[in-house]
Amino acid sequence: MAVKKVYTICGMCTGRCPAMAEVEYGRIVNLSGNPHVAAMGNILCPRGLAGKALVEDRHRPRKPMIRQGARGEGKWRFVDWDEALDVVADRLKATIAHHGPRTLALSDRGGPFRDLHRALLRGIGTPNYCNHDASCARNVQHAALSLTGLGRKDVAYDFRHARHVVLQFRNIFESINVPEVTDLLAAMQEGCKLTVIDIRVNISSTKADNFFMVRPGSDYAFNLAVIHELIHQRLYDAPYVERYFKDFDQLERFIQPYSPEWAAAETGVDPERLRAFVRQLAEAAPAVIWHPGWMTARYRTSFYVCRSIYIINALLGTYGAKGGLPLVNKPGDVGRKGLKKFMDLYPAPEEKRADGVGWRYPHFEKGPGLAHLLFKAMETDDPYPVKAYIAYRHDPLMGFPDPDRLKKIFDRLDLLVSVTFSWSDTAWYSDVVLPLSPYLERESIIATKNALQPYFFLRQRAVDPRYDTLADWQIIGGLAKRLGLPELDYERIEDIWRFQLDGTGVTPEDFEATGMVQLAPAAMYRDRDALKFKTPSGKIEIINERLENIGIASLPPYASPPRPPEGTFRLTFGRTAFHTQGHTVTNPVLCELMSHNCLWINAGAARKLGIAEGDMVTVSQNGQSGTICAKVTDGIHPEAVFMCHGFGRRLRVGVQGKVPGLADNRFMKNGMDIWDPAGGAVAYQEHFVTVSKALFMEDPQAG
Ligand SMILES: Nc1nc2c(c(=O)[nH]1)N[C@H]1C(S)=C(S)[C@@H](COP(=O)(O)OP(=O)(O)OC[C@H]3O[C@@H](n4cnc5c(=O)[nH]c(N)nc54)[C@H](O)[C@@H]3O)O[C@H]1N2
Ligand SMILES: Nc1nc2c(c(=O)[nH]1)N[C@H]1C(S)=C(S)[C@@H](COP(=O)(O)OP(=O)(O)OC[C@H]3O[C@@H](n4cnc5c(=O)[nH]c(N)nc54)[C@H](O)[C@@H]3O)O[C@H]1N2
Ligand code: SF4
Ligand SMILES: [Mo]
Repeated sequence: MAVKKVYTICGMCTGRCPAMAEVEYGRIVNLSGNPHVAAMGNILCPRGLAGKALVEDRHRPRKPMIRQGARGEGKWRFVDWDEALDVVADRLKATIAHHGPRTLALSDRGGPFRDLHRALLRGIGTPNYCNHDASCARNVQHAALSLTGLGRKDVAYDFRHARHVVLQFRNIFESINVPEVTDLLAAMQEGCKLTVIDIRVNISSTKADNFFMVRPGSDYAFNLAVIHELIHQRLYDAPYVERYFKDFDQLERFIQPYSPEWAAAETGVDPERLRAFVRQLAEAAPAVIWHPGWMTARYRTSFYVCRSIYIINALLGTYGAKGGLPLVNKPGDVGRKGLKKFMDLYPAPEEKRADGVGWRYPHFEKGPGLAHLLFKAMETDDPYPVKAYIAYRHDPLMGFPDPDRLKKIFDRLDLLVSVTFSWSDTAWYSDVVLPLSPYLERESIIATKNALQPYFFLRQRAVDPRYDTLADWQIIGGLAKRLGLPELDYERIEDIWRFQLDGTGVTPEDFEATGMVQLAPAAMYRDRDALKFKTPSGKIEIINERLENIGIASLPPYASPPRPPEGTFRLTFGRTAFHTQGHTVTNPVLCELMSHNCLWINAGAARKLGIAEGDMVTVSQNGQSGTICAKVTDGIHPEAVFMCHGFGRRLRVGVQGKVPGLADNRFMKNGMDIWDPAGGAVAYQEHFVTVSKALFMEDPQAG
């Protein structure tokens, strides 16, 4: 039997890399990058390659389940799909009858495949859709919009043609997106310089031309000094600034006090090294990418760090530049019609959002809302009761701070449903678990990639589900039918595709050859001399009137971050190349590569505490404590300790329940109350922990 090539989209993380599965006798024999996408170079990252182990995992949710005992107790009744969907629909109807449609909220993990479930929410009539972004990149998005009116994804980060790339809290070689990594490596082979600004020696920094270790939380000072130097030495792109900046003079005035010498006291960075770095940037401009960051939900002021990054990019003239931040093309920009949307079948709900976005907080973008504020609405019934919640590809009990408090909030719900392909803390705490087929066992709706060369893409089913699981479109359709929205219920995915492609001139068959349909013949760069920004003036606006009008400064003075109180460390975290958040930590292949997290601690600080490499140490904060193995190193700032996120799960469920290591979010007491008022995201790194040599193994996380 010939090996069948199936084009899919990797689902092992949010990168959604174009991938290919080779299938023989109904089994996956190989996984690789989609060979038709140059930047994939046939490559997948370690997690992408472990997709087969996910399919084969006997311990994932295999059949719909309804809770029997108390929430989190782990007593389940296995049911068939009809019963599971009936129960969810009936309980939803009852809750809605009592509180109105707005009482239903759904949160997801963002991404390109959202049209159907967002349409379901609209059809029901609730405004309460949130994605995960309050715990990830919201500050970047809001910072981007505040300066240029362009969102963070309205520009491409053109790594392939860059001559200098700056990564500031962005660890591209471990926190991976394959096309970005291969493009950057290719550019570096052709001489592109790499600068890394971090609080620790991560893998990206080991490949860098310049590495600056900064004091945790002092990045704004570093960036202000860079702006100072660019302006003071006239190293910025003067004709570009003249053409595109509305109010450069305000920046020039504001930046006066922030010299590299001033910044040194805050960041610990030698002023002459900073000056040399700024000269390198100016030499490479405009083919420079100072990446605005991704997981930037870190400090109360992270919004301003992201904003200063975009200001630096603008001063270097990178907006619109090849090798910088050229504007992406949407289908309309290349003379094509976009996909028809299921969401457009219904009017947008007029009801106010429960999280206050758009009315209590008029400066935040409405679309994805802010999930932590949704949870607070659930806690207080303010502005109204939210009593039914669907966690759809989302695990807030792992991804939001202070899970004990969040569990108490969830206890106030009438209905908590999880749609997921793996066990998670949230699924375990749910009333109903609707098990999704892993990505290799399901197809997706069609999505659009806005890019220099935009395209439509979809995921095809590589193998049939081996357990009693369904694809998203089947689960949503099943619920929609029961809730009186039969127009979202389809028997065949091809009919969904046909609906979406209506009027585009593309057919489902067009995806067969490569898994995608290009909408332009080649990458198209817009004219950098004729850019139009989406601000009221059409220019880059240093002073954002909308923010100023509600008392939020566009250029706030620098405020020094607090140093950790004596005997404590700032808790910092990030990713590893071997795992995705909290959902691959039980994948047998990936566990072999990394089975637990450890605590990075500065060698000098460790010595004072009598801690040696490999010792078990106790981490504590606010009545929570747990033990973890110490990694003692000079490669982390003495004020910080660091752990990889996603470990330390403690559930009473088979082999998937117990994951070694510690969960960072437990040491963030009341963390949902600590957030960035200008950018909206949770500020996860405003927490201090004590660390001591462990006297015995503590495991209060059990249960
Ligand atoms: N392998 C892997 N890849 C992933 C993911 C995954 O789970 N696993 N997840 C994807 C997702 S959702 C995201 S959001 C991205 C995240 O991508 P990134 O945001 O790049 O990833 P992180 O590892 O969270 O953090 C990057 C760096 O920030 C540093 N850092 C912490 N505090 C500070 C500080 O105060 N100042 C400075 N300058 N640096 C600091 C950390 O040491 C870390 O090296 O990765 C994506 N790719
Ligand atoms: N303390 C702390 N908190 C953090 C972070 C941190 O480093 N430290 N990182 C933050 C970041 S960057 C992010 S992005 C968030 C991530 O937080 P989440 O979005 O909650 O994390 P994931 O583990 O990616 O996905 C959640 C669940 O969705 C399921 N799932 C995965 N793919 C799919 C799919 O295609 N469909 C469906 N239906 N389900 C799927 C998985 O089984 C998993 O249980 O957490 C944030 N929170
Ligand atoms: S970065 Fe890795 S895990 Fe994420 S989508 Fe790409 S191949 Fe898959
Ligand atoms: Mo993220």
